[in-house]
Amino acid sequence: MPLTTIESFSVSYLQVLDENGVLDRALEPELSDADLLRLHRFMEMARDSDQRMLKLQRQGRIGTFPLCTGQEAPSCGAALAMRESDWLVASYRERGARLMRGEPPTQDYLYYNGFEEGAAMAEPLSMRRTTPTQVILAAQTLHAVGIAYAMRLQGEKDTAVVTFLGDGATSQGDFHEALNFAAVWQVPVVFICQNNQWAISHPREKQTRSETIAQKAIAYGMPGLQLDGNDVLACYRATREALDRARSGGGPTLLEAVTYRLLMHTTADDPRKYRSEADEQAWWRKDPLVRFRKYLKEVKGLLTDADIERIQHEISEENKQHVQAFEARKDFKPDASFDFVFGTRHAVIEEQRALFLQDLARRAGAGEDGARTAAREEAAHG
Ligand SMILES: Cc1ncc(C[n+]2csc(CCOP(=O)(O)OP(=O)(O)O)c2C)c(N)n1
Ligand SMILES: [Mg+2]
Repeated sequence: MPLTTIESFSVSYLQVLDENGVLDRALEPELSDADLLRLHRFMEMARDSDQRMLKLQRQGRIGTFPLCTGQEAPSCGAALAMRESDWLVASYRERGARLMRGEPPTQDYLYYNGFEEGAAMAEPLSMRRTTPTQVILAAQTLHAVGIAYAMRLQGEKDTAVVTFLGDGATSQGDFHEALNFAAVWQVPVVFICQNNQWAISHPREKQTRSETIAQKAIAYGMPGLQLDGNDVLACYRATREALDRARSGGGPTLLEAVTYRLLMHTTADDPRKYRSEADEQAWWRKDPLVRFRKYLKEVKGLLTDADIERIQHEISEENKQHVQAFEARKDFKPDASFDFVFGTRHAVIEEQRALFLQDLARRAGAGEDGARTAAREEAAHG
């Protein structure tokens, strides 16, 4: 049956720096040396924090946590493109962006050890506008649209919102509702899907029949772009362009950053049960940090190997001190989460608090470090 084509669509792909560190000069973003060095420092910091937290977890000094090794580029690239007054409404794999926005590394130690204040927003403005770690998949995409809408109602014209989610989270209804209303209302939101190919042990192919996640944008009436999520220059460039468009009234954008989680989903996971070593090795060869270091050394002449080693050493020493400061604290309050259920105290919640404290006392009597164990269980991911 001969039909008339009324619309046809295409999906574009952006890569600036390929896996061998070869640069596409026509696409190279204009970044100052200071910005490039800042970007590098925070990517190294995110990597170091991950490694340090993994050791702490294996020694029983921190609870279960999700790892971000290999996924530093989308979050650091986006954070560099953002303004202090923009909102970051992230999930749980964006440590790099949080650090760049001014979050102290100890915030994650607090959060993943069950301290309620690990989820608190603090100073400066960029942190007050960084929502806490969010584990309920895709729920934050609705918060992002709501925040952007509220900012408009409050007359904040230049403020934009960047939200992150995973490939698995695109199966949640929340994601589709968020995309739909973001486009209908033309709010300034940049959705960044970190497609790391896996939702724990569930591969992307079993998550959606779409060839790309970027193309889902088309159905909702917004631009969608797929990009190399291990290429921090592409991540910066794509976010920057989407933010510029959002600020000038052009509405939302969906970016699909194709990347790979090089380590386990959380410390409770063993990826060898569901993916091959060969696959992992192939992705280690696309390591976003190796590629960016090469660019800074060989294309920009900004760093030498000795400089990089010095920076890594400085960061490692800094992180060591953060851990010491965190572990020296004695003011752990295991029932703090009960304080925040409602704005005022509530009899039912207080009854639950009493039961919780009784259980802790029982565990302590049985010789367990009950307070920490219970709080860590609470902080652990499903
Ligand atoms: C609504 C909801 N369902 C299930 C879970 C359990 N869960 C935690 S992480 C995860 C996988 C998420 O995969 P993806 O969205 O690809 O993000 P990634 O962990 O790969 O960054 C699941 C199923 C959850 N946290 N929230
Ligand atoms: Mg995933």
